[in-house]
Formats: sequence, C-alpha cells, structure tokens
Amino acid sequence: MTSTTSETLTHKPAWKALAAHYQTLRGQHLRDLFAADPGRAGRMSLEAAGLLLDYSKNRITDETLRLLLQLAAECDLRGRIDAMFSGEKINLTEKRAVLHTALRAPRAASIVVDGENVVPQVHAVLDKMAAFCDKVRGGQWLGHTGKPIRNIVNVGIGGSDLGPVMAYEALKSYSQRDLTFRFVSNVDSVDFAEAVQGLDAAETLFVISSKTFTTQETMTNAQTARDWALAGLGGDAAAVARHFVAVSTNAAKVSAFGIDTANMFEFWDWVGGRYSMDSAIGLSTMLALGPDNFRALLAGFHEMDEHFRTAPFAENLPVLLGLLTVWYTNFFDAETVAVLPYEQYLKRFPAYLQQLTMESNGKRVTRDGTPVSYQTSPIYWGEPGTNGQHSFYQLIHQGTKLIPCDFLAFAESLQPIGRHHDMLMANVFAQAEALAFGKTAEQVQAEGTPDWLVPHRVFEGNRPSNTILAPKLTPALLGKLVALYEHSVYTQGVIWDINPFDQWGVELGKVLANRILPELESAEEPALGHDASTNRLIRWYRQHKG
Ligand code: G6Q
Repeated sequence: MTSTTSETLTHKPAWKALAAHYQTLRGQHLRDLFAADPGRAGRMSLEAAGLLLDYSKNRITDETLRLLLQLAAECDLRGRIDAMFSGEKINLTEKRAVLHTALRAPRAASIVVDGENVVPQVHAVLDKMAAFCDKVRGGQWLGHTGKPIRNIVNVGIGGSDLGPVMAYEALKSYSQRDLTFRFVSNVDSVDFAEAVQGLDAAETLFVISSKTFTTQETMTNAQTARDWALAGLGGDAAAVARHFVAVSTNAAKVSAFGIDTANMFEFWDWVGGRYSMDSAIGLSTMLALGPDNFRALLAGFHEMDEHFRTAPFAENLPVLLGLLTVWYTNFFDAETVAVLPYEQYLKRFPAYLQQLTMESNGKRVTRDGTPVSYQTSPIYWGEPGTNGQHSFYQLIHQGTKLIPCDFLAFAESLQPIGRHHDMLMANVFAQAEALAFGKTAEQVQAEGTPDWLVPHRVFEGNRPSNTILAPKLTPALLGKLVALYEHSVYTQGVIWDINPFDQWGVELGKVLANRILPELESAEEPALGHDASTNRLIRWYRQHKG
C-alpha cells in the first residue's frame, strides 16, 4: 500500500500499525522470543558487502520487520534513494545535489549534475592527490630549506577534521610510520600549540582543509600556522608554497590566503562537510596510507553504496539499521544509540558518527518546513570496548533507560598478541548476551545470594543490540562501515521526512560569537545589549582576563 509522501508520517497506515504492534510487543522478552523460535538467529542475520549483521537481539518479530518495511515503502524510500544517487537537488534548503556517492564511483561511471558528468572531475582530483602524496611520501617534495617533509598537520574543523582524524586513527597500522600526523581543529590555542610541539617547521606541511575557506576557527589556525612556519623558516613568505596546501571548494579565498591554487585540491558543493572524508578532505588520509590504500577505502564505500542502492530492503544492511533506529526512537521512546567498537583503532569512530548522525538528522521541521510531531535523531555516543564495560555499561545493563547498542568487532586483530583478541571477542559476545537475556531473580538466588541482595544483582535483560562483525579492519572495510552509517542516516531522514543535508543549527552561535568578540576585545567598556545573564558573563570575563 502506498500513500503520498506529503501525508503526515504519523497518519500513514504502517505507522499506525506499528503503534498498535508496539503495544503487543512491548511486554515480550527476548528470552521468550528466542525460546519460541529456534530459527530466529539465522533468519535475523545478514551477510552482505563483507559484513555480518546479527540483528536478532532486537525487540522485534517478523511482523515488526514487515511493518517497518511497509513504512519504508509508504515513505517512498526507494524513490528517495534513487533521487540521491541520480544527483537530484535533494538538499532543498541549500538547493544542492547530494553526491558523496559520486566521490567513490568508478572511473567509468557517469553521474550528471547540471548537465555535466562529475566523475571525470572526481578522478582528476584523485590523480592529482595521488601524485602529490607519492612525492611527499617518497621524500621528493622538499620544504623551503630543501629538507623532505616528515610532519603533516591537518588544519580543519567539523567535517574537515572528524573524518580525517577518525580515518587516520582507524587505519594507523597501514600508515607510513616515519611520517608524523597531527590534527588541529579547535580555535582554543592549546590545540595548535600542542599539535606543533616538537615539530621542525622546515619538515612540516600544513594541509588547510576547509570547504568554504571562511570558517573562523580554521582561518585563525591557518594564519597562526603561517606565522609559526614563517618564524621557523626565517620569515621568507616564499616558504608558504612549499609548506602549505589547501583543500577547498573556494579557489578565490585560497589564493587570497596566499596558497598557490596549483597546491589546491578541489571538491564541490554537492559534497556535504560531514560526508567529505572520501573527497580531497581525505588528503591527510591519503598521505598517511598511500594512494592504493585510499582507493581501497573508496572501493569499500562504493561496495556499500551499491548494496544500499540495489539490495531488496529486507536484505539491505543500512535500511535495516535505519528502520530499527526509527523503531526504538519513535515507538520505545529510546533517546540514544550507543556505538561500541571492540577495536581500539576505531576509538574516534563514535565521535565521527556523532556529527554524521546528529548534524544530519537533528532537525525539527519536515522538508516543507512543517514542525514534526514525532522524535527525530537519537543521540549517538560510545567508546571502545572493553573500556566502557568498566564505566557506563552499568547504566545500559541496570539503569532505567533503554539504550539500543551497536557492537562492532573483527575476527582478526591487527596487532595480535597472545590471548588478547579472544578475550576481547569473548567480552563483546558476553555483553550482547547479557543485555538481551539478563539474569533472573531465580538465577541469582540459585547462586546462594542472600535475599536482600537479590534485587541489586538481577539483570532485567531485554536490552536490544546489533552485532556487526567483519573479518578484519582494512581500508575497504572502513569505507563500508562509514557508508553503512551514512545510508542508515539517510534512511532515517527519509522516514522522518527531514533534510539530512543542511545544518542551519550551527549558524546562530556563529553570528552571536562574531558580535561578542569585539565586545571582549574593545579597550573601552562596551555598551552591552544582550540578556542580563550574557551581559554579566561578558563583564566578568573582561575583569578577569589575562
Ligand atoms: C558539516 C558541517 C560542518 C563543516 C565545518 C567546516 O557537514 O557543514 O561541520 O564541515 O563547519 O566547514 P569548512 O570545511 O567550510 O571549513
């Protein structure tokens, strides 16, 4: 059954059916669902694009899935996926196409935006990046004093930082270890000062990464980097050409900053910041990993793109993950999702996902501007296991909140030592098992626990999780994982009928900060026109600042 997309989500037949179905399912325990259905684990797991998703420990039945898939159909998810991949201007508020998928399309593909096939441009930039990276990695790109580059500092923030840092950390074991990588994002000068600690300007290359080349933090850090580099190189402005490259969509601003556009790596307005780690924003990633590994990363992204674009929804990893998130957010009133990688190299993955998910779907109006009457993006958070087990997992196991978890783990360790990896994997399996099945009062009593202690030691269970397994963390695998979440986010956005690709919410704070800065810096006591609280805070700061 289909209906018009303009129909309010909560009036759609599948939504109403899900609301009724929730009432029958909410009292059922995963223990009983598993006991009654020996085929459940086999049926509710899916291997595709080199990943295994076990979603059987979710509070769902076959009927839940049927209704969620019906909801996807009623929201025209198929049409909306096709609209994204074909380059329609689905970012309505910015009137832009959304084509991060073109960044990883094979050379022979054709994706037309405003009458032009963008794939050749994508590959031309990739080739230019590769030639540059080979020179730097091979020691042929020399600094101003003739020394090869040994240190690379990426200067960028938000989408121009989180992807590069996450990818560098995730794939460090594939990186060229005699190169040092640092990342500066915060306008807090501590960030810059610490990033250049111990570095020799003569051996340091700054990659200024900014789509707009106007972002206050990045431009301030870039100027500070320029001053630092020139101070270390005898003040000759010609040194900038050997020690600064830019990644941007804005050639005019790059030139105005003093970087030769020959040393600029371009991308396009149809790449959103938080979807840009596989564009030229990945220059630091390619410098670390080399062009072949970077291309493998892109191939991994592309494999997941194709899976998302073509697989039937019942066998579509991002669609299932996205629909399950809708199920918990809108019917169980779950407010967060924990992403828990059992892989130390993925320690920045949750932080990366926070931007991808919450900047995309943290919206309160539908695409046509109507306020929503339902919840949108949950809060994503997480830390690597096993560390989190000794900290916040207590709340997930025995607290009052329902927190769906995504566990991520790999069959093979990249740094195998003794029994460590089996111990790590024993923990991830144990956590998902404990969350789902818990420990009853009878079980606790049978262990000889005194009655007064029993309630404290009971684990209610029935706490849902997905387990995502893969053979090994490789560049291709990282691409698949990021694309999995990108498309899960899109799936959620389609169901909620919001635009996941704008971010007006970051604007107001920027405008106000620009208004306040001169008030902090003025020699005269400024006349303040803020609210009483903000006025007092500004006055206090002016009195106490160093
Ligand atoms: C991402 C956002 C935002 C952006 C930063 C940096 O989707 O748009 O995080 O990436 O504000 O912007 P610039 O790359 O333009 O400096």
